[in-house]
Amino acid sequence: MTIQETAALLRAQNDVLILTHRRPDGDTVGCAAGLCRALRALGKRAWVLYNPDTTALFTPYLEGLIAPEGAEPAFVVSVDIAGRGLFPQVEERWLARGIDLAIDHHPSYEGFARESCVDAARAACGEIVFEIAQALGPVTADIALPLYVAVATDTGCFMYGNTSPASHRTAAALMETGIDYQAVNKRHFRTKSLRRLQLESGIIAGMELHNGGKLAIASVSLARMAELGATEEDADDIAAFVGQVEGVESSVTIRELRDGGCKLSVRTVGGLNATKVCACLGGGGHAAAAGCTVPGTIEEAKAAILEAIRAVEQK
Ligand SMILES: [Mn+2]
Repeated sequence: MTIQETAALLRAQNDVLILTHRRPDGDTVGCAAGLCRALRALGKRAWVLYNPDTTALFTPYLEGLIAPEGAEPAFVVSVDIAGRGLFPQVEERWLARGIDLAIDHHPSYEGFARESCVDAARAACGEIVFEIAQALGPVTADIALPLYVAVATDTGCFMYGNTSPASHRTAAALMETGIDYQAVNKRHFRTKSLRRLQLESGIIAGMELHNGGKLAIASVSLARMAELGATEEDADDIAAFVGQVEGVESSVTIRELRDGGCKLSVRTVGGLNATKVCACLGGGGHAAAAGCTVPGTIEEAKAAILEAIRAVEQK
């Protein structure tokens, strides 16, 4: 459906529930909050379904918007959810009931909803929800703020490769509503927990450089996590960290797993294909970012991935 058709469908509803995806990020949370507020501005009853995975970083945006238990909405909307496998467990009964409308930007969107408004050319689902909100009525600052969070976080503060002129145009329009975007940028891009910085410090201290400094291998042990009292939130996207070292083209981050074995994340900017490397060890992903899980200790994982990289380089 087009933006206008989607807005018309939403305008015809009075009782809407909005679903976010498993391990919610700024895009899904920002879209849910922005859409919920836009619908409420029209006098409609709208809620966001409670998602137990939501971290403290994002819960403030949902204040006053979480559906009371037992709410029975007439119309269910999913935002930024590409497939059924990404619905949090709590939402299974909504899956059984069926999703009325999906708003998404993933190329892999599975088409699970009765109606869909999907544009895979968009960097963030927030760009699509912004246009829908505009079609519904005036976009005020309380609607604009979570949508800015959505676009800013999915584009890595307008630095990832997915960032487009449209992302900047959306951000500009949202900024013009008078939101405190500097506070959002500080919160999401210029702030790290002390434990996160200590984690990064330990990673750099133990990092190994190979191939004349083009390949970096780093690890995070369970013991180190426990010593710092670090949570998964502190370790979020840690695989992107070592790749920031100047001259490094490929990086491997090894995380020791609670149930034994190690999870390896490979990131590349040079010629090495991360998927081919990880495929040697039973994993997969994209050419620039891939992962795999191997049995054994960190040292054994390190030896295995070095072997896999050598094998792929020799081909
Ligand atoms: Mn997204």
